[in-house]
Amino acid sequence: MKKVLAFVLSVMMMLSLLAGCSKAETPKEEAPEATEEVTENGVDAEGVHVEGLPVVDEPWTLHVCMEKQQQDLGTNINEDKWAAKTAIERTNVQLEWNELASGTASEQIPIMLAGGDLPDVFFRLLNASQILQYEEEFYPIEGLFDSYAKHIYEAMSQVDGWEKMAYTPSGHVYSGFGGQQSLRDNTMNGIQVINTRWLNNVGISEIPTDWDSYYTALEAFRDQDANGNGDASDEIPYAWANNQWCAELFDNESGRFGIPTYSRSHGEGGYVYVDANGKVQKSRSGETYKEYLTVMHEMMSTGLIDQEGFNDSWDSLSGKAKNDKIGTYCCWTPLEFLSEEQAQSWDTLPRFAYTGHENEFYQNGIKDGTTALQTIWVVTNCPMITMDRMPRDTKDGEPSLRVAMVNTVYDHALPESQRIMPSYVPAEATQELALYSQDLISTIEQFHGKAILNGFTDEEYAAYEKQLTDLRYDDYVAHYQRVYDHDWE
Ligand SMILES: [Ca+2]
Repeated sequence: MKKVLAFVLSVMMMLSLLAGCSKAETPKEEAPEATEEVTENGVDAEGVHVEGLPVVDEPWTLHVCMEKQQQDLGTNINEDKWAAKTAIERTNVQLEWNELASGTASEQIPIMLAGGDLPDVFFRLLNASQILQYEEEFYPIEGLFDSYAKHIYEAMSQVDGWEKMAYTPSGHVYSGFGGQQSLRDNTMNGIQVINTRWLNNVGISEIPTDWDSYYTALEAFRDQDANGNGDASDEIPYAWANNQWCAELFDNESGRFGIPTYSRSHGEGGYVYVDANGKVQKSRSGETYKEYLTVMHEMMSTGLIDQEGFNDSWDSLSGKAKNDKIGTYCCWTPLEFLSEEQAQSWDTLPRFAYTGHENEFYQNGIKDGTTALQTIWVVTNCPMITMDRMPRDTKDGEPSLRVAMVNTVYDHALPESQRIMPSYVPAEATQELALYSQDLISTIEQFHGKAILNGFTDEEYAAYEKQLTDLRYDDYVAHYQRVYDHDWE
């Protein structure tokens, strides 16, 4: 039992690297050298080396289930993936993969769970609800923190408030964190960049630093032949893409008005936020949101913001960038779409407020934010040390264009105290939320699109707010207040 547990711990620390969204993680500590000098005392009854590497002298096999990523063209994980290959070399634990075809996990996982035919490890497959629902199928690891999971414990406990994320209501820990880091790269999502060649072409010599000069630049992009192809009508001043995590409109623009956001990928992101007093507030109601919608509509109806953004995908946005049609947009870095040479024409736009909101405005993101995926791996019978023994070292880092971009707008990200941590929400509360949240959110999204595209009257806005009340927006806020407070007693 212990042996399997030992394996998983070491390997999973390694495998977390496969999934991290940053490619630039720098070594936080030296990897332990594999040692051949393990004393007899250092080997437990099942042949597991209690300290150091390898984990076992005789190879052992660990069965890991994961979903193939859509853009992963590899054919052999143990050959193709540095983390897997290195984990095997260092731990002497063999990895056997049950790789689910891309896009099939949401169908297959419930069947696996219901059928009880489980791998040793689920890697990036289970969510918090599934862990709670099938709790008895998984192996609690909190009792191993002092022995086989020391490194896991060390890593997890670096995250502020980690217990809230890690412990289920029954008092157990079933999953390790992944993507855990406090990298500056990851403290925010989209960062706005502006085309400096276009600025030159329209006779603007400095990057805008306030709303008025920014607005003037957008109008010049619209009205002149900013890309210099002889056609003054083919420029898109501000491009964006709905449901594209870096380039979404609300996430990137609402902060100028004082409504903070920090990633839609966290369930609550975009519909509520935490204020400086620790109170959860509505993002999509009230006078400030109304002002945001009014300004966005005005800019869209006058051709400053791209109407096609509602339907644009990653590919279509990429095409517009590559074809030199965009004056400004929000991105991870311009290198996502452009060559290094093309990216030279882009610079980070400083963050500034919409007029009148200079006292309180935000950049999408969390200062000093530690990113930690709550349920990166879950063990079913007992495997562990394989995950524990591998520290968070990675391949070489990459240049710091992203960090330079982050630094430009960093001061305007939210403090970490205003972040809602993921945690194990009791099933009843999740079910209750599910009763109404879908209708609530689709109503919000529909009105958002319609209001920006077509405009709206005061009466229509009042009717929208009434509708949100009927759809239990107050209960939604109360739910996330409890998540934030971890208040489930
Ligand atoms: Ca043109």
